[in-house]
Parts: sequence; structure tokens; C-alpha cells
Amino acid sequence: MVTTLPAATGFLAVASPDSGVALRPAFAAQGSRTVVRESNGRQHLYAVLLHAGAVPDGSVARRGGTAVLLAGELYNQPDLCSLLPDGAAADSDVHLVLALLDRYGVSAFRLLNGRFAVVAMLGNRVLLATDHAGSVPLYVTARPGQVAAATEAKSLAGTAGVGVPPGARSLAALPGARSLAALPGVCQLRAGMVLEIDVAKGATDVHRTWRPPLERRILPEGEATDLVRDTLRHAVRARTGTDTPLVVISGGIDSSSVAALTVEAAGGATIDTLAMGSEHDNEFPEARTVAEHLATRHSEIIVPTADLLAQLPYAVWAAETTNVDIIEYLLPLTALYLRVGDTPRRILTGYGADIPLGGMHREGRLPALEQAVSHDMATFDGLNEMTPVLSAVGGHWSTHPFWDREVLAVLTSLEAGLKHRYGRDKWVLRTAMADLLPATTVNRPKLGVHEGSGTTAAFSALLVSAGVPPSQLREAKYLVLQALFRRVVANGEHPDAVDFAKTVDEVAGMQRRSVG
Ligand code: AMP
Ligand code: PCX
Ligand code: MG
Repeated sequence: MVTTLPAATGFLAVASPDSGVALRPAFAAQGSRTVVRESNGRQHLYAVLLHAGAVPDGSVARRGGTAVLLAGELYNQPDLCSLLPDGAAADSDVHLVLALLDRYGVSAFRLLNGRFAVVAMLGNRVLLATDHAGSVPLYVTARPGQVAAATEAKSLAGTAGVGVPPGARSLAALPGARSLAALPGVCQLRAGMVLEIDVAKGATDVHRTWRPPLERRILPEGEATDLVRDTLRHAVRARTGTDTPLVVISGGIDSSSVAALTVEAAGGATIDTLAMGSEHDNEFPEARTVAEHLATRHSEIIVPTADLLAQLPYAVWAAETTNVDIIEYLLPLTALYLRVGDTPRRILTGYGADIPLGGMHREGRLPALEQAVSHDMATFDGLNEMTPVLSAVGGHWSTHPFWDREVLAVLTSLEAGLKHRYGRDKWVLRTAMADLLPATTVNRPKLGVHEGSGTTAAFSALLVSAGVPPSQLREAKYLVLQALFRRVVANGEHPDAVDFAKTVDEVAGMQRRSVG
């Protein structure tokens, strides 16, 4: 079978003028690995690349003193190829990036619409880059003489991999990076950034390649809905390979829109859809309505609530965050991805639609809606909610069409009255999809994944039954996630080695003592 999974899904890379750096990367992402050793006379680049499925060709590009590694994929290759003579460099995404770097320099990254992290060695410099959304997290440690970068923070943590170098220069002072409180010395590159580092001297330069639009567009209804449908359609097409895609659906408007456009892109081939629920709570009937309408090969997975909660260490291991809300969104998805099966799949989701559309915001006043959208677009960076590691713990590659660079720009910039209209939330999306989905789906009120799967309620109930006073729930959840982060990220333990029930009891005990 011809697979269209990305050539690489993650990496740990070390650049140094010294030879013989030993790499022991710890990845939550599953897959095969290749070791890369590049040298350009001034420095070496050592890397371990991670692949979903078998090792493919074309995950490294090199020419002259430059070598480029890319985890992820690009979605505007035809446009990018049109910029190059003869389209000669189009064999793979990483070759395209190399050719564009050659032609445009660092500004090449302003051209890319993709889901990627890049590390490149150019002469005596190293260049690190994230996509517009920082959707593939990229972490870095640096000291004069060595720069290490990885798509998972745990690969840079003290006990694993290269370790935080003594005398590490804090990159956190740079506008392009933020420090991680729980991992001293490790920084995360911000979204839509290129960081250039002179490896020997440690001198740095930061370039911004994207920012969310602040301006708002005024469009007639029909033009707005056409624009939304066409842009999303294009993003879905760019994300469906020749193998059968799998769309994870809740039966809500966001994931159902992606499923409808995936069916369209598949041009007659049957696609797969999958819904998950717990024994207490699920949205199976709503998801089935969509699957039947679209004639997909549909499956349902029931994850017992206790099993769902027991997978919290996996969610923290994959997403490397302690944000309670985000982990509650990601936990059911983690549980789902772990059950998709052994064959690496390309998975599409409806994740992230509510951020530019203000879908989490259940009131119609436009100033408040605008404020919510602006706030969410200003604060998404670093939450890691789009990380591909989440599905990679199950060996799969996931991608989120609503956070395509062009879709995101269109949705964010539409004036709020197109988002909330005639008493409907996400009006412009619902109306855009009205011809492709059942009316019940188009009109269905928003239910977050954490609600539809019963995750938030189950996590709360677990802590209350362990003796946490209800007023302390939020703090207790945070402390549980912090304890998990310490173990599976900072200390590099496998999530199966964590006694989750014991962790909960310890936190509950601390809470009882502090309150009583
Ligand atoms: P939400 O925006 O809360 O519906 O969740 C974000 C995305 O996660 C959705 O667009 C779906 O792709 C996926 N998702 C949410 N709930 C489920 C579910 N119960 N089963 C499968 N996928 C889901
Ligand atoms: N979502 C939202 C995104 C969650 C909000 N994230 C943020 N503000 N950075 C979505 O899919 O758009 C749910 C469950 O709803 C996750
Ligand atoms: Mg939903």
C-alpha cells in the first residue's frame, strides 16, 4: 500500500562542532527510528528521526553546507513548487523546504502552510522553526558549542537524551521562546517562529513568520459561507492522502464538516469514521446520524470511565502540559487514539474550530464573543492541544483542518456577527455545511469532548471520592497533573510505571490536610 503518512513525525537533533554526541531519545510517540549523521566541515548534526510505520525515503535533505530535517508535512506544496524553477525540488516536503531556504533564506518559513517542526544546519548556524500554530511542539536547549532540539521535551530532560547542558544560556529571554517551569533549562519555541543560533558563539536571532489576524472582514452572508466552505474543503483535500483516511467524529458540526469534506475528497472511496464514548455518556446516536448520511465505514468504541481516567498519565506523557482544561479535552482523544489499531493511520479531526469561531462561548453578545476569540487566539501557544504526539502514542498521524493556516485566518478574521447570527453559534460554518450534512447535525448545539465523553465529571467524581473537598477540585486536578508531569516527562518514566490511584490518593491526602 502506498502510504501518505509524513516522512518523519518527530526528532531529537543535536548540533555541535564536536563529534561523537550520544543520543538516547525518550519519545512518547511510537514508530520506527532512523539515525542521521550530517557534517558540513564546521559542525555536525546528529539526529534520531521518528516515523509512523516503516522508514520512508526522503526525511532528510542536504546540499552544500546545509542539511534539513522536518517532522510533519506541508499543505501548500503546489503553490510552493510554483516558486521554484522546473518544480525540480518537489520530491518531498523536506526537499521543498531546502530549495525554498536556498531561494528565500529564513523568510521561506513565511511561505509554508503546514504542520511541522524543522531543524536545519546551515554553515555554522542552526535554524529551528515551528509552523504558524506551533502545532508540532519544538523544544530546545542551548549553550555555546551545542544546540539540542526535540519535538518532545522529555527527550531534553535531565535523565534522558542529551540532558540540559551545564551553563545553558537561557533562551527564555528571547521573544521567540518560553521557558518550561517544570523543566529548568528547556525552552519551547513559540508558534510561527524561526530561531537562528550561531552554535559556537551562542548568538541568536529570532524571526516571526505568522501572527493571528487582528482585523475583521465584512462580507455578505453568501460570500462568507462560500469562503468558509471552499477554504475548509481545500484544507481537507490537502490532508487526505491516497490511503483511506479516518475521521474521528463526535457528531458535532466541526468534526462532521471535516467528515463530509473528507468523503468528498475521497471521490467515491469509502472512508472510516470513529466515535468514542464512556458507558455513562456518549454521543453515539448523533455520530451515527452523520456516518449514515455520509455512508462511512463507522465504528464505536466504549472506554469504561475507570480506564479513561487511568490513561491520564498517557495524556500528560503525550501532550507535556499540566493545563487542566486542555488535558480534559485531550484525555478522551488519547484513549481513542490508543484503540485505533496497529496499522498506522492518517487521522483527521474537527479540533480547534471553536477557537476562531468562539464556539466555547455560549452567549450571543458580540463584544463578549470578540473578546473570547481574541483571547483564545492570543493564548493558544504552548498549550500543545494540537500536538501530533497525542495520536502518535497509538502510532498514528493526526491533522486538524480547522487549524490549517488559511482556514484559521479566514475564520478568525470574519466579523463576529457572522459567527453568531440569528441566535445561532458558529452560524457561518453551520450554514456553509447545510447542503452536505443532515439538518439535525447542522443545528445541534455545541457539546465539548470533555462533556460528551463525561471526562470532566468523571475526573471530579474520582477526586471527590478520594476525599477532595469540592472547593479544592481544580487545584487538586492541577496537582495530579503536576505529579504526573514530574514522573513521565521530567523523570522520563513510562506511564504504565505510574500508579495512578496512588497519585490521586497522595494529592487528596495533601488537600485534606491543608483544608482540615
Ligand atoms: P469538540 O470540539 O469538543 O467536539 O472536540 C474536538 C474534536 O475531537 C472533534 O472535532 C472530533 O474530531 C474529536 N472528538 C470529540 N469527541 C469525540 C468523540 N466522542 N468521538 C470521537 N471523536 C471525538
Ligand atoms: N475544544 C475546542 C478547543 C479548546 C479550547 N482551546 C483553547 N481555547 N486554546 C475546539 O475543539 O475548538 C472543545 C474541546 O470544544 C476542545
Ligand atoms: Mg464535540
